[in-house]
Amino acid sequence: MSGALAHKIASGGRITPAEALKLFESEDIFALGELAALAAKRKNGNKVFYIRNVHVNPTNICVNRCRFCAFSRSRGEAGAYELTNREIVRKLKKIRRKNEKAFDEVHIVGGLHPDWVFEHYLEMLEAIKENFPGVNIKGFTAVEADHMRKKSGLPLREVFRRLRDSGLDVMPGGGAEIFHPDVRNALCPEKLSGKDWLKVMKEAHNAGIKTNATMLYGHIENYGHRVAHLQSLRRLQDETDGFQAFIPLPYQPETEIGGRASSGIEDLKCIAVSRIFLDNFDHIKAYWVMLGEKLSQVALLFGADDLEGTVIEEKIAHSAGARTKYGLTEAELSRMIAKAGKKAVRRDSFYRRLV
Ligand code: V47
Ligand code: SF4
Repeated sequence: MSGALAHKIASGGRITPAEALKLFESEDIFALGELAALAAKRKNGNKVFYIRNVHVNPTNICVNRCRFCAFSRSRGEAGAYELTNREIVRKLKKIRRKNEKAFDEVHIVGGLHPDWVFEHYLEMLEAIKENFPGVNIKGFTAVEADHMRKKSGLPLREVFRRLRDSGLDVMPGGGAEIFHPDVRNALCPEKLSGKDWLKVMKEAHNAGIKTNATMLYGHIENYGHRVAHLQSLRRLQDETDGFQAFIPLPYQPETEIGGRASSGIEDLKCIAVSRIFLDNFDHIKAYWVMLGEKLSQVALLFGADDLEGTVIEEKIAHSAGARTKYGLTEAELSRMIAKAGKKAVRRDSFYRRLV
């Protein structure tokens, strides 16, 4: 990395896509980490956020069948499941009975069920809010929201209005994968295009719903695809300011397409370059379920300021070979953060501090 580029980053300048490419190509992981840590400090001081949350995957039946997804099934296939809304509430109540402080947020993400009508999703939100008042719901990727649009025949604006009225607070960032059509067509040809993913998120932001964004990396994409992906996100964020966090998702390779897991250095690079390039995103999240606990802790020194979360009962990454636990306790999370020399801040879905 050139001295001029390092100086630009250190003084808070916005880097170009060509410069981001240089950072991905750089072998100097320490310099990159130091600059990303500086950028993180500028945004969030010494704070690292975490949340007590539970992941609910209402069904794995999905019409898309993306090639990197080991979680999904077709209807009638062995291992296919669908939970009723009553079963979801029962599951959550069981978790709460064991630990009344188990979650402040319910994260809902699932397959695109061929038969579920829009009202089913609205009733899911209402049932959760009725039984757990005060809990935030981070629900449904842009891909699922677009599925609801098709199912209901309603314009996206109306889909989001109804989701919000039924209790949706914020949206997760899944389904973004890599926007570039060459990669997308090879990995998930049935999924809505990168352009449409961005369009759905723009509509969510316009409806007043904050969302996250992700990037699934470490499969067949190259650095150029990653930079173009980040550039699309930065551009939309300039327009709407509706994204809360960016989460790089390392590909878990026990899937139909196989391949190898990314290296630790590659994972740290991805966190660091995202932190530097996405200067209009407040938060970069280390997702320990996919990164692993130990590397996630190191990521806190390479630009990440958010550690998702207690994450009770995750299924998507574990179906694709993740060997991490099925949840961490709050004490384990705070210890990871403190041992990285950071100040742990418990948050809600809007990044408001909870005590
Ligand atoms: O949309 C599927 C990805 C996503 C694999 O917004 C895979 O706070 C790696 O988006 N290897 C779901 N990734 C997870 C997700 C997420 C997780 C935590 C927090 C947030 C947030 C969002 O997982 C899917 C897809 O992009 N995925 N298969 C795989 N083999
Ligand atoms: Fe379906 Fe999402 Fe899996 Fe793709 S990643 S097959 S859309 S559940």
